[in-house]
Amino acid sequence: MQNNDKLAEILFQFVEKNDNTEIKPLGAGHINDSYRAKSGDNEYVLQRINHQIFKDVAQLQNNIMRVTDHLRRKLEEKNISNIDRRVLNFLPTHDGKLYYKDTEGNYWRVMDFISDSKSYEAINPELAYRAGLAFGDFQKELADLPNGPLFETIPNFHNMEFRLEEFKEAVEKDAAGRVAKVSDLIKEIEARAEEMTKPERLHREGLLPKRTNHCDTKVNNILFDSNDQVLCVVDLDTVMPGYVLSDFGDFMRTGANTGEEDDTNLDNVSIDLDIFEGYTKGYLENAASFLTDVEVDNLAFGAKLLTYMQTVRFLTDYLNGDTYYKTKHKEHNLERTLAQFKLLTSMEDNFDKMQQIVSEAAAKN
Ligand code: GN1
Ligand code: MG
Repeated sequence: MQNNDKLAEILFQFVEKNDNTEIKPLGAGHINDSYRAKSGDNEYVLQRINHQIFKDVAQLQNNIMRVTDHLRRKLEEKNISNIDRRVLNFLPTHDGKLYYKDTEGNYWRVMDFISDSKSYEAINPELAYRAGLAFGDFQKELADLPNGPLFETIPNFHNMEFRLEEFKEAVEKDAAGRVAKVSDLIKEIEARAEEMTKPERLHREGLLPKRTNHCDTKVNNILFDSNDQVLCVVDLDTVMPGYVLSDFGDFMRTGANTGEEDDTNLDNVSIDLDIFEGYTKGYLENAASFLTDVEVDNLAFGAKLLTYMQTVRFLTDYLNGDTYYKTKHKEHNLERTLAQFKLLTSMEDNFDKMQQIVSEAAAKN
């Protein structure tokens, strides 16, 4: 975290200098640093982009501009009012760049803050239905994005084969001396590796397409207004080609968990089938028209996969000595791993019901 004068100086690369400027930390992201900045009559989000993770910031920002420009055009075509609340608006620097690199080598960007909006860490089935509509719409609107596929801001981001390679390396290196402590968990992960790499095989066989996906459809990446209507989808860093089952699955991993992502009381953690059903209905209402049968058949699997993937990613980071995710204390990544693994077993126990919910919703669209 940086001191306020420095932050204000960075903000003024994008907006006019104003003596009445106040900047405070914002949000709960694990990767970037976000701040809410009030400057005169305006409010902004100032973000430090984690360039250890997003290695090509110019391409990243270029993706985001392509996506937001396209979504804005779609909203204009539909004559939607208050478009500035329905899609993120990024500000260029005074010399017209989409990001600013400070003297310490950090990368920054600024977007308008959407006032009177909120995000949820936990929701109910009706809000899940609205979130499903929103993410379905997001994929639908981006299906005709011109000028070819987006840049992969993190290569192999949701590629389970790749994530398992990273995991195996971490086990072999045992950089933090933690392998012995988690040997049972390692076996659980290995036992599911074959099942969980199915999408990559389907893709190679030409049976599972890549589409423009959000790739971080956490429940808290949807903004709602004060009447709980969806305003827009946020956190566009990872919008890139991927399997739709990823986006479906990552929402369920976060939104349909009765506990927290890092819950230390594992009794709190399980799959909430009512939320699962709400989201599925909303999502398929907007997405069924463009999905193939293979994609629909693998949505429920996507929930298991993304929960498994997150288990593997948290455990890999734990084994590497906590080098990727921000952590609040020494065992945080292990607590996250255990909570995600508990959610995975709950999904496994309820998988038939999840499949049934998807087929029933698909039959109606
Ligand atoms: C990270 O920090 P946030 O919420 O944007 C991560 C996601 C993980 C998530 C786990 C770039 O997202 O992939 O699913 O943490 N983003 C990146 O909560 O790795
Ligand atoms: Mg993110």
